[in-house]
Amino acid sequence: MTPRITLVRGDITEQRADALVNAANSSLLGGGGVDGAIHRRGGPAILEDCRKLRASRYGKGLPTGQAVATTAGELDARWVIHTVGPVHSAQEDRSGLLASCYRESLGVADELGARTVAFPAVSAGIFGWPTDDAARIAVATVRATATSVEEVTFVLFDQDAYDAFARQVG
Ligand code: AR6
Repeated sequence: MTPRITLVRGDITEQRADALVNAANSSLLGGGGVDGAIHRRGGPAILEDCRKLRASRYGKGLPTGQAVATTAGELDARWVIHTVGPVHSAQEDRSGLLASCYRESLGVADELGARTVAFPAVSAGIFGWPTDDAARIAVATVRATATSVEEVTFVLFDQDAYDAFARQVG
C-alpha cells in the first residue's frame, strides 16, 4: 500500500502523529532548524537516546540517507525518526540519498508499527536543497514506497514550501 498524503503548514513539533521525522545530522546530537526545535520541545530524553545510539550502533554517526528511531520525549508522538539528508551540491547528484531518507524512515516506521508519520522537507533548509526539487523527491518517493504507514503528513514551515509540495501532490 501507499500512504495517503496530507500537507500542513506549520511547526512539526506541534503535530500529533505516531512518528515525527527529524531532519538531523550524522552526529545525532542536535543542531538548528527542525532538529533544534525537536530537541527543545521534546526535552532531554531524545538526546539521551541519541547518545545511546552513538555509544552503540552508530559510533561513527548515522550515515546520510539512513534513519533511526528514538523516544519522542514530550512531543505528541510515540517516536522520533531521525534521518540525515544530504547537503545539496551543484556538482554531484545526491538525490538518491534524499529519496533514501524518506524510504528508510518509512521502513523504520513499519518496524515500529507506526501508522501516521509526519515529515519536514528534509534537506530543504540549512542543507540547501532547492525547495521545488526537494518536494518532487519527497512526494515521488513516498508514492513509490510500499509501506504499512497509512498517512504521511508533510509539515511545511513556510508558504513557499507548502506551495511547492501542493504542486507535487496535485
Ligand atoms: N517545523 C517544520 N519545518 C521546519 C521547522 C519546524 N519547526 N524548522 C525549520 N523547518 P532544516 P536540513 C523547515 O534546516 O536542511 C540542522 O542543524 C525549513 O524551513 O531543519 O535537512 C541539523 O542538525 C526547511 O524547509 O533541515 C542538520 O545539521 C526544512 O524544515 C541540518 O540542520 C528543513 O530545514 C539539516 O538541514
